Amino acid sequence: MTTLLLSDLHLPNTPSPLREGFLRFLHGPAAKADAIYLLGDIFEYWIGDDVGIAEYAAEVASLRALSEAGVRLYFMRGNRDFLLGPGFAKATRGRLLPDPSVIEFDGLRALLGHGDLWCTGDKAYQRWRRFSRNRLAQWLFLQLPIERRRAIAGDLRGKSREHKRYKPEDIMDVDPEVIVRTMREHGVARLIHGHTHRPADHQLRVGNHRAQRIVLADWREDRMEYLVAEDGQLRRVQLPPAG
Ligand code: LP5
Ligand code: MN
Repeated sequence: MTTLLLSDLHLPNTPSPLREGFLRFLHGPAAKADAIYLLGDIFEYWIGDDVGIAEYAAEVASLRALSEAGVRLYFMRGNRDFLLGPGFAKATRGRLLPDPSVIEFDGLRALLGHGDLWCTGDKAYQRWRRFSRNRLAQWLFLQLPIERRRAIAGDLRGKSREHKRYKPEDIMDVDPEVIVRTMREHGVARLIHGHTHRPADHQLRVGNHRAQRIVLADWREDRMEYLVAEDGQLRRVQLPPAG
């Protein structure tokens, strides 16, 4: 059994080495795997399945080809692409998972999440998160003309960059107490998430037990990394450069 996990690719809707890298990933390592977990923020932003499926046609077609070849695909929504919907799941033949979800693969049991939910010190973000996950707010947004939606998304990305410049670093990370509580509630000794762009393997204690929090790497042109779960072991692998 080989399971691959990745997140935070932030693929733009214009041509880019990251998009080429993701396609190489899908046609290479992903095609030899049994299951792929994409833990959010695959896309720079997602303003509706009606727009995204067309804009990312090559990615969607490759994901679907993988599913049809028998690779199981699971998606979790991130804070950029939380509008991924049933149209996307249908087009890729993948499954959208609730955030968080407990998963068992090949003798490993882990709680998977995007990660933003646990950044509870970032009050402004959590307020925005609650608003933007509201079904009515999302429905209203999706009724807007495409260009209006695109303008709002661009504006929100600008605001986010601006806000992050002034936020203390520690509030943009997960809250350690929330992590321990969440792991205890779900009865897991392993948590895998992305979002914070601080890839690391943290050792911690949950009650009397040793536990592990694995933070996935965000993708950059010089670091397109994914996590491989195989034979009960986890390892980080870098996608080789093109050519
Ligand atoms: O994404 P990143 O890494 O820059 O920062 C995140 C948090 N920011 C976000 C915002 C996204 O980047 C923008 C997503 C666009 C999605 C498409 C549009 C869909 C709209 C649907 C509406 C129903 O997630 C950032 C965190 C950081 O991670 C670290 O955890 O700090 O949080 C913020 O920057 C949030 C600000 O602090 C508050 C923003 C308030 C904006 C309110 C404007 C209201 C306008 C409503 C328009 C619909
Ligand atoms: Mn994120």
